[in-house]
Amino acid sequence: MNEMSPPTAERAAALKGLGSERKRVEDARFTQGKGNYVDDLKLPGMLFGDFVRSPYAHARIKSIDAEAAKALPGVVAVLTAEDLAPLGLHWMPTLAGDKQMVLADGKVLFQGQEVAFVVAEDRYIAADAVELIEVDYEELPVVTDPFKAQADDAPVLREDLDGNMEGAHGPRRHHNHIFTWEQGDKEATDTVIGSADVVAEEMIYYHRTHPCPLETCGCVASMDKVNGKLTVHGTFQAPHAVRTVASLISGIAEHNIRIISPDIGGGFGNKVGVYPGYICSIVASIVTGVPVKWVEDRMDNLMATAFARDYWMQGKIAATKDGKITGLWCHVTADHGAFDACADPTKFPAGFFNICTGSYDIPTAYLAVDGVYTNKAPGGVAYRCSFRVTEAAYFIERMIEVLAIKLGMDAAELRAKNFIKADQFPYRSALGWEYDSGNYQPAWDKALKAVGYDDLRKEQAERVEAFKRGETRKLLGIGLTFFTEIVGAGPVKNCDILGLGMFDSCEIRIHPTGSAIARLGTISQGQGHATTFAQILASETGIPADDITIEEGDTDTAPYGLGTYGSRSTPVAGAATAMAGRKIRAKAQMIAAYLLEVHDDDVEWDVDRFVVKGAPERFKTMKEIAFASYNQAIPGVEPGLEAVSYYDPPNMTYPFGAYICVMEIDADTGEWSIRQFYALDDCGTRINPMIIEGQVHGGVTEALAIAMGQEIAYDEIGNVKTGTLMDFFIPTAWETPHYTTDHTVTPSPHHPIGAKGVGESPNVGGVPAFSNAVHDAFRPFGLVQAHMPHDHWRIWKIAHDLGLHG
Ligand code: MCN
Ligand code: CUM
Repeated sequence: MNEMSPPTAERAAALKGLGSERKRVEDARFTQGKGNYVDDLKLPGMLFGDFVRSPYAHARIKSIDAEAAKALPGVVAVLTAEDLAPLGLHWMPTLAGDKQMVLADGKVLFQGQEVAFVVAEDRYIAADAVELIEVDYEELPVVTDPFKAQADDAPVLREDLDGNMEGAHGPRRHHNHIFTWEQGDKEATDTVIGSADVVAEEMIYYHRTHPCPLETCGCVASMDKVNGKLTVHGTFQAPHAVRTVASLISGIAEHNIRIISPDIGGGFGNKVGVYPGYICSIVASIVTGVPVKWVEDRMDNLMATAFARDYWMQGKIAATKDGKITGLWCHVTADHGAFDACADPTKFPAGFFNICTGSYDIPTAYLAVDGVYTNKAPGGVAYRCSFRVTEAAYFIERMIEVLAIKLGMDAAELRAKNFIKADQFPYRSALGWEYDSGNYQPAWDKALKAVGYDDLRKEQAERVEAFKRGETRKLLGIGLTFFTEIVGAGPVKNCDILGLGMFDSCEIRIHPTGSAIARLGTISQGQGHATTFAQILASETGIPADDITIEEGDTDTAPYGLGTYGSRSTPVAGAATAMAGRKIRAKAQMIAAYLLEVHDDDVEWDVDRFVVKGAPERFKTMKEIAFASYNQAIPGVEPGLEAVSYYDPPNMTYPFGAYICVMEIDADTGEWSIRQFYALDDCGTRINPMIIEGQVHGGVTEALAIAMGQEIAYDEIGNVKTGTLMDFFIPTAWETPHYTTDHTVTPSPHHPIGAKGVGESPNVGGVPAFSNAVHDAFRPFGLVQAHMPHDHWRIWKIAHDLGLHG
């Protein structure tokens, strides 16, 4: 006989399901130094690889002399392009349909490019051997400016493409041109802009930066020649895709390749692409027959792996006199560096930049993006970017400010006037997206009220007067942002990477005693998946989250999935998890009804059990059902309780948010301090509010870094000027302000639990909030547009150029 159930609320709380501030289960091992990162892996006989990298940004390689290096005791092998060429591995395909040199093939195209790979008995010998390799370079003219790269007489960078005027994304019109991508209606937009009351035009530059994860990229490749099995442990954000690509380029059958992503110390998009280090380690392991480890140092990582942004965005925005936006025109010059290695869905060479109409109902728009080669490192899609959404949000949120100046209007009011209204969702934008849901005005009102917007404006006006009277040297900036994200790539009908549809997956196995393991096609890099995905399952299956193990990252055991980036884990794998949970529950219902000797329809779900309708004392708990499924299964029904779901979402999800930054700026020193930062996020149903807050704190801090100082800067001959943490700004606790987080909840109508992604939102919304605060402080003195990063010197320069230094 069953006893009476404890109250529903009590049982629900015990599950730690949706909405619970469940503590991160990962942290017990991380905080005790028991994480298991790639560099912690030590295999018997393991060798170490290191690269000879180019000191030049553009040079021909006349010769490579590795004799002295090979003679160094402990050096096992030195690989150059010549060694890889017979295997067809001296070049590799990029995720963007371009190809990239694995090791310099006749020339180098950016500083830090991989030239030769040394394999030695330890890391130090490998580094010493790198120094002994003599490379004879002949310098070539360098181009680091994407506009100069398109001049008729610009040096030819990609000689391998010589005369090839058809690229992966259509025709190329110049030897350094990669693609043109157009969206929207050009003619209609020209007409609207030509006849508008007011047009604001501006060049908005989002500078080149770098995700700089604490753990750099690396791998351990291990070829087991006896079994013919290749195992690669690595810092991979998309392990299954790596397996498929590795199989295609190496010719090793896919079932004989096992990719394992262990704990990852931050990815931020830096670990999506395929790097020469992976290929060289694999080849070296095949050649030597022992495992080979390669792990970047900080300079390697900053100079050669996936950078972020570098978008020159020319914009025109048209409006009526009273501020109703009528059209948006945008032309982007996208600096992709030496190879197009952007990790975008294949059909989107500029990612989802066509969300650049933002949160506004803009009836007419046109967008063109030109990708260009320069002598810089490849990459471009990384750093909490949501596939270029961060550039798009920066663009529109700057253009709105510029338009507000032109109209002489308050920028908060201009935004509100143009929001897509709640009853317009689902909303089809002029550039092609269908926004699934949104409710902007209440979020905006809440944000403005929370910071006391009207009072802030009054204070700012008083401050300006005081400044003019010479009573203060401090200015006050109010940085506004309202952003709309697009995450959850995505529908297989329009999103694939190299032909692999971007679905995701979850496989659940319930054990006889009622605990469970679930495996997913995604991989956490710090986002806390082991905590949150168990919460989804707890709510769906009635098994406490604490009794569910979440496993990701081993391609031998996890179901196929496209990995974690683009904040897609919750929208796609999270949906798969809920759907798989529902399959478990459907079978559990049959078993419960069978055991209770009633019809399936006569039992109902109650938190963690099925109860006979109208007879609450008669029920079967999930625990009982699990055990029964391994024993008195229903005749004719398979024993066990397992389910798998491969989920192809019908649409992306569209999280949004309102961020406001209040900043004090010293006009004489360019120093800034953040007085207040308010971040309101709407990511639909919230799985774990504490994890969301952590994501927002981290992402806003990265946004602060990007807006206020961080950059990958090159000099005119292509030297990386910011290749170490001496020059590359990483905020510490000292620079990081207090953040106030807030939320509204607008569930996604198509996601099984209504959740939208959140991982990248704080970067998407944060950067324009900080940058707009700087601009806003100087708006009363005539500033319209100043490029990021807003470091002390550049802010000082703004004040200087506006004549504020007397
Ligand atoms: N979450 C939630 N409720 C929601 C949405 C999300 O509780 N409605 C939780 C999720 O369950 C998950 C976390 O928030 O634990 C982030 O979920 P999601 O937004 O789906 O993003 P992903 O898990 O796909 O993570 C990718 C995203 C990206 S693309 C970058 S870049 C980034 C980011 O996450 N890199 C990170 N945040 C990071 N955080 C850390 N610590 N390290 C990184 O490398
Ligand atoms: Cu674009 S950075 Mo995240 O998608 O890994």
